[in-house]
Amino acid sequence: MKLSIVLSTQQAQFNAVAFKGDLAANVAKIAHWGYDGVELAIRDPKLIDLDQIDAIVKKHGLVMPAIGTGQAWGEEGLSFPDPDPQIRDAAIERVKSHIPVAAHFDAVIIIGLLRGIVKPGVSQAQALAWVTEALQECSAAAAPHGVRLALEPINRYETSLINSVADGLDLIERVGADNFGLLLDTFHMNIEDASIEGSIRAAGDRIFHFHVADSNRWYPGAGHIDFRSLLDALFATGYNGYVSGEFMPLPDADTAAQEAIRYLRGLKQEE
Ligand code: LER
Ligand code: MN
Repeated sequence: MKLSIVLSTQQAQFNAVAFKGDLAANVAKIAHWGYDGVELAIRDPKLIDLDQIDAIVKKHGLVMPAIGTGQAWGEEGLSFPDPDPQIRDAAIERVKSHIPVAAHFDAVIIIGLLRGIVKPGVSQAQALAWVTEALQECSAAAAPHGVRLALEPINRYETSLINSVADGLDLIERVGADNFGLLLDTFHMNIEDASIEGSIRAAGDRIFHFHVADSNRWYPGAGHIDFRSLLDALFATGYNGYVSGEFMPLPDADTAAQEAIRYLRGLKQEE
């Protein structure tokens, strides 16, 4: 099992990110604890030094399997279904600006909260149409570069658009692009989906990336999700990507990261 963990390149409001701040020091710690990869949350590619990040990640023998984009929503309010066309365009352009970074690292571009919410005065159908058109445009721009996009079904308390894996699979049908798939997150599936294993089987080879947190969004092993069962289901689909830790920094970020890898590697040993 290839394990990675979410890191932010900028300070952000979203707190289910185990690490923020000094990238070099954090990447060094992550590698030392035995992780294989680091998933970076990047608000705006214009604000990062790609060469510097590349050097830091490679120095420690890590890879970057995925790029999180949700801070553009959290910090700047960009989203695909905003009633303001300029904001919709800016959201699309922001996703497109991640394509060179994703191509460089062979990373998946995550569409999490950037898909937005249904704003007052906008119908659910209109919002879904804007999201679909935006994803068609972004997927078409990414395809020639061999880059894939992964939409993350997110629980109802964070968005009113695409909550369950079934919603995500419906969107895949609407978008109709081979390089558009899903990011499954155990925390969200535990809230929205009748069966986590059933959803994993249904998504099959459209699972492009995978987030793990326990039921309480602490590190895996701190709640009541059956990780042995769901990881068996995940790998039975032929999934060959990263299992990426995205959980609260509790009781503190270092302890959470170390407990997560101890627990997940322990599961594998018992297989
Ligand atoms: C991001 O990957 C995520 O899971 C969301 O809950 C962010 O709010
Ligand atoms: Mn997630």
